[in-house]
Amino acid sequence: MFDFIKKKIKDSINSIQKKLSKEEESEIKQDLKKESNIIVEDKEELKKDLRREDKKELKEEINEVGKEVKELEKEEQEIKLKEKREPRKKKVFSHIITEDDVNLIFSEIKSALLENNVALSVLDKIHEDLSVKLVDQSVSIINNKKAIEKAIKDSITDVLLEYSTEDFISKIKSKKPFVLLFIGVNGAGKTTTIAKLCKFLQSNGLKPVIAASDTFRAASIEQLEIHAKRLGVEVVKHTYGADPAAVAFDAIKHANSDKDDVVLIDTAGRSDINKNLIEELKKVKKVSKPDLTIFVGDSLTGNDVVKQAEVFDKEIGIDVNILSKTDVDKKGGAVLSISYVTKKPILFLGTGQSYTDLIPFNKEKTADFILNN
Ligand SMILES: Nc1nc2c(ncn2[C@@H]2O[C@H](COP(=O)(O)OP(=O)(O)O)[C@@H](O)[C@H]2O)c(=O)[nH]1
Ligand SMILES: [Mg+2]
Repeated sequence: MFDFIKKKIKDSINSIQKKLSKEEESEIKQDLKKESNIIVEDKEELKKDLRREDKKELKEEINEVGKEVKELEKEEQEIKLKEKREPRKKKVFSHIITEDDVNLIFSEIKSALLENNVALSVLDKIHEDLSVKLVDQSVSIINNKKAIEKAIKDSITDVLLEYSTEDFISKIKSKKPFVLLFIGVNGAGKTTTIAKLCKFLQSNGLKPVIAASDTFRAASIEQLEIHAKRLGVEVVKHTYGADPAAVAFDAIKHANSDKDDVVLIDTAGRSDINKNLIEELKKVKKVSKPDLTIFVGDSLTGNDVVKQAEVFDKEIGIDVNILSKTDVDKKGGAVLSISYVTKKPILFLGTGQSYTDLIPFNKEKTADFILNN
């Protein structure tokens, strides 16, 4: 993930650094030129004054000054000799970052983010954040790259929201059975993510049961049963075409009598979010009263998945996001956008087809990965 963004941001930072350093170098050269001109002018003035003076006393003083000048010249010679032996460290010049500099920095990384499906509102927020973090900051030529990298990294971290797995587990343990409702379009990865989560819950000492509430898609119940058998998890099912809300209701009843810890409700998607799907999911939610509604989205679909999440949130209400297929998503725009746009945190990222390919989402690590690796 982030293959393109990482490379583009790296290139952008290098080009920004070159531009800023060049500007600073020319500023410094101009300053030095000005200073040396002033010294030459002063010297000429002094010479003129000296020519005008013909009093004896003054001549004596001039002789004294001449001696001092000779001594100073000697000292200067010595310093020069010393410097030849051990060169002085280069003076570090600093630069105060301006709004124009930030606009330059942002214009460089903007195209990288846009090309990789990062939402516009996220771009605006990053731009705003960079201004707050960088304008009026004094950076040295040598360190400006580090300062810019850090500001970009912090701005990316600021648009991400995470839901820690520790909080997730402790929340689940606080109520029995804890009900999780999974929603998302067809093929988003709901069923696979449910199987992976069962494995995760089992490894935390919790007993899950699955409600086969996708009674719409052909073979969906069989797909669930294959996973469940491999994982040693029970599935509560009805027939195809049955009421998904009734399946969810039965699964919760089963969990109560079987003392299961978590009920995971699998639901159907559609290729589009249509009225039937919304009505169906609203009913499942009303009947099952989930403790957490999880939106599962395919990260490969970039901007689309973010729009889907917004619609599901508006219609059904979501609490957290899980993005699947991040192992095959080279762009990463969905991961960078979904939590800022929906204001709902990311819980996990799906990273493959096996049961352990589910990693807790960590915003610091994500931003670090984009900038530092
Ligand atoms: N590479 C990869 N494939 C995934 C991931 N999650 C799901 N899939 C695949 O995506 C396809 C659709 O997944 P499924 O769980 O059936 O989606 P659903 O329609 O939302 O239930 C299946 O072929 C899964 O194996 C993932 O994290 N990585
Ligand atoms: Mg499914």
